[in-house]
Amino acid sequence: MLYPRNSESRSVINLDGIWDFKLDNGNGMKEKWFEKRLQNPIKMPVPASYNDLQEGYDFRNHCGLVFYQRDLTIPRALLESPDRLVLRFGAVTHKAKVYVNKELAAKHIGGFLPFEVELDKSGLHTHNLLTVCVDNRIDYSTLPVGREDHPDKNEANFDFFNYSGIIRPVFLYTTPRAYIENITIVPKIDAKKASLTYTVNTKNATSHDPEMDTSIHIELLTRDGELVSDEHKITGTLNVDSPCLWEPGNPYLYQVRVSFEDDIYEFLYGIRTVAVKGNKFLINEKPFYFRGFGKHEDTFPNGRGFNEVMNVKDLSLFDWIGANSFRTSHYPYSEEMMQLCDEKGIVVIDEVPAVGLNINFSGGANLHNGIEIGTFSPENEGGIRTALAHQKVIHDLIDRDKNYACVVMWSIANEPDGSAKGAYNYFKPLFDLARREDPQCRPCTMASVAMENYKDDCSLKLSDIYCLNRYYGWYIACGDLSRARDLMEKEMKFWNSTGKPFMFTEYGVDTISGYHNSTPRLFTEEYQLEYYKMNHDVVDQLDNFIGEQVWNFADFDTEENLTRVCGNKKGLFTRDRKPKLAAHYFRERWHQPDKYH
Ligand code: GCB
Repeated sequence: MLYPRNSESRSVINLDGIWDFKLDNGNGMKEKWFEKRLQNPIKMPVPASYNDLQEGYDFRNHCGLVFYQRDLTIPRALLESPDRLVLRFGAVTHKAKVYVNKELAAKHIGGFLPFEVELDKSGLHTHNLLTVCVDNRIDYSTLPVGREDHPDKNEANFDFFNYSGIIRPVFLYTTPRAYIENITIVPKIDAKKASLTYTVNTKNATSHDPEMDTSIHIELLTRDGELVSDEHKITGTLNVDSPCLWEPGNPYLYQVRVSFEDDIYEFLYGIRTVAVKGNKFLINEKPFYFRGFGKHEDTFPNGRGFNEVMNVKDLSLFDWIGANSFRTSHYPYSEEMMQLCDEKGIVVIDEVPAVGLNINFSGGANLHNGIEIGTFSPENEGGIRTALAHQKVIHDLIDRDKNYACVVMWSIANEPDGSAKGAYNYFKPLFDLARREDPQCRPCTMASVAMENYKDDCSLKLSDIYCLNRYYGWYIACGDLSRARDLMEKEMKFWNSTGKPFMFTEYGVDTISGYHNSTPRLFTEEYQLEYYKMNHDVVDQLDNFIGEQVWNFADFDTEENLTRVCGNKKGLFTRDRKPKLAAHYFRERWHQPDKYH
C-alpha cells in the first residue's frame, strides 16, 4: 500500500480536524448510530487518542465502542471523473468499522497499521456522512495482548496506557483507474556501483504487454532532479555509478518517479545495505553501534495520537544527545515518522505490535496474575490466540516500510514468554515469514525479557542479533548496584561467548525528575546516573556488544499501578522533554569521537 501523495495524476484531501464524537452507551450498534447524525456529540480532534481529552476516570478508561463522525464533502469534479476515490486511515486503535452514508465501507483489526478502501462512487454524493466506530478492546487474540482474567475490564498485558481512537491522519485520495499499486526497490552495492532491483505492481492496465510495457517508466533522480537512471519494464534494475549513499547521520535520498499509463507516483529513496557479519552489524559494510532509545508515541494530551511537532522535537533531542537510532517499541510508529527518519538519517528497529505475549508477566508493570498458564498452550488450555494476527502485522508492516532506508531490522516481538513450551514453534514460522516477505532480507530479532533460564530463550535460535531488555539494578538487585554488576557480568559473559552480536534494547530505572540525593537512592536522578555508569562499565568490555538503547527516551503514561507514579518514569527526558541528569552524561558519552560509532 503506497503512502498517499499528490502528483500530476493524484490528489490527496486531508480529513483531519474536529470530528463529532460519542462514547457508546451499549446501544450504538443496535440503534445504528452510523445511519444518522450523532445525538449530542462532543468535539474530538483527529488524529488523537481521545482518552485524555475529557476529564474523568470513566472517559479515560472507557471500554468498548466509540463513534466518530464527520461530513465528507466531495468536490463534484472528483465525483464525476473516472478516477478511483480511496479512503485511507493511518491507524485506528484497535478495531474499526467505517460507514459511508449508512453502508459499511471497511472493517479493520489492528491499531497501528494503515488500511484503505476504494469507495463505490455509485453510493456517493457531494455531501456524505462518514462514521467510524472504534473498538478499543484487547484480549488473548489481539496484538497487543489484553488480559482475560477480569472479563469486565479492558486490561493491558503491557506497560503502556491503552490509548485509543483515530490516532493517525485520514486521507481521501484519487488515482486514475489504471494505477500503480505498489513499488518495491532493493539496493545492492558492489564496489562503487549500486544496482536497484525494482518491481512495480499495477492494477487495471489497459495495455497487454506486462513484461515490456512501454506505458511504465521508472526514473531515479538526484534530489535536484537530474536523471541518474531509468527503465521501462515492470521489473528490472536501475544502475547507479558512484551512488551517494544513505548513511546514519548523513543521509542522501534520491527521488523515484514512476509513471504507469496516466498515473504518476513519486517518493524519496535512500541507497544503503544492511548485514550481520560475524560479531558486527554492518550498514554499508561499516560496523554500526546503536546509540539510542526504546521510544513510545506518547505525548500529552494527544496520547498516542500523531504528533508531528513532537516527532521533530524528539529527533532534535537525538541530535543534542548524540543518539543515532531507536526501536519502535512496542508497535509500528506512523509512516510520517519513518519518512522523517529517512530524511534525518536515524536508524530504526521496526517492531510489530506483538507485546504482552506472556500470560504470566506483562513487562514490568504487572508482574504476575497468580495463574500459571502456558502462554503458547493450545487455545482450549487457555493459551494466547494471536498467531493469525501476528502473521498479518508482520506482512502489513513489511509491506508498509520495506522501502525505508532507516529501517534496518525487524523486531518480531517484545518480551514474549520465549522459553515457554511452544514458544519456538510459535515464533519459527513468524521469523520465516518476515525473512521471506522482506525483499531486502533485513535481519530479524525479538527483544528478550530477563529470565533466569535465558539460555532457553528461543531468541537464541531465531534472532540474527540478540536484543536484550535488562534491568540489573532495578528489577534485579534493586538498589544494589554492586550486586547488580556481578549478576550482570555473569550473564553478559554468556551472550558475549555466543560469537553473535548482541545489544541492549532496554535498560533503565524509574527516576522522578527533581528527586535528588547525595547518596544515589532509588528514584533519584543520581541513581539513574550511577545505574547507567555501572551498566556501561560492564558492556564496554564486551567485544560483541553492538548497541545501547535506553529505556526510555521519555517518561510515558501507563495504566494505574502501584509501581507507576503517574506513568513510567524511566525516561532520560521527562514527558515534556526536559533532560534529567543522566541525559547530560549520555550527551558526553555519545559525543565522544569515534568511540561508539
Ligand atoms: C519492559 C517492557 C517495557 C516496560 C519496561 C519497564 O521490560 O518491555 O514495556 O515499560 O520493561 O519499565 O518496566
